[in-house]
Amino acid sequence: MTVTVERPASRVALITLNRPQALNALNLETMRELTTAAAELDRSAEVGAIVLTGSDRAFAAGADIKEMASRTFSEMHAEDWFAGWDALTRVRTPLIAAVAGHALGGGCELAMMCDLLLAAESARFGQPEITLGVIPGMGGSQRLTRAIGKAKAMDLILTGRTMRADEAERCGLVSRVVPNEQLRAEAIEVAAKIASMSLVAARTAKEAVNRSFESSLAEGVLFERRVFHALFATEDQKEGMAAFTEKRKPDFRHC
Ligand code: CO8
Repeated sequence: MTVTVERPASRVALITLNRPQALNALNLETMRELTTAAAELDRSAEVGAIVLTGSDRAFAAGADIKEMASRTFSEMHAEDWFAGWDALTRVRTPLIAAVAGHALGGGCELAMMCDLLLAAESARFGQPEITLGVIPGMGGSQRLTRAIGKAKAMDLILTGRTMRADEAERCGLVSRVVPNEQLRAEAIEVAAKIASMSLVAARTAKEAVNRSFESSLAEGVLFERRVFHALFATEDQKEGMAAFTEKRKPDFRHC
């Protein structure tokens, strides 16, 4: 198996990329195993947040260059290479990338498919595909530009340079940088916090934020208002607001 799945805390799942000999380079097998594992966890009402991580040395050093090197245009086009990764963007449960070491090419793109990114001080982000005679192929030119703006995205994508964790935080790619040895614990803690909320509300919040990338402001605001109204059909809304007025902690049932 190229990924492992653990349950390190209540309602939290941890998926770890496990191809250390290739710095977690993403091959077809990893794509199938990771998207299958994430989809299974997503179907479980017992999981409220999923952490995706790699090793101390590499989150993932990119798509597997050795697997792609000899392919032709016809093969890449016929197989719609990389389209399978889109399955990860259909996961409705909040996904947290915990990145240490190299997050390059497809590794950076995989992290950007997650909902929030935590970085260890050792994290290095980049889209070095240009140095291989290609360009990002798993969404990097689009997601990186939306995340950090045109100037920085062009800088990284056209020069192939890597960006340290502090620069990634400054430009808004990652939400927090933590000491290397704290990354895993911090990511699990953030996941546990999210997972303690109403799952239906968390999934709806994720959907609403992601909608902002796909719609005009007016459409997005209307979408938000409609799904906000819809949450008044949930038990968790009744419980959350009752708990506030009764000055106690809410006991969400995730429905
Ligand atoms: N693919 C395959 N194997 C890899 C990859 C990779 N992306 N990255 C590292 N490895 C392998 C190395 O080949 C090496 O294996 P071996 O021991 O058998 O030679 C092993 O991992 C360890 O790597 P290094 O010895 O190179 O380790 P270093 O610490 O010296 O260097 C680096 C680490 C800097 C990360 C270096 O390995 C590197 O530059 N890797 C490649 C990074 C890269 O270019 N990534 C982008 C890949 S392309 C991509 O992601 C998207 C392509 C989009 C195409 C669009 C098509 C539709």
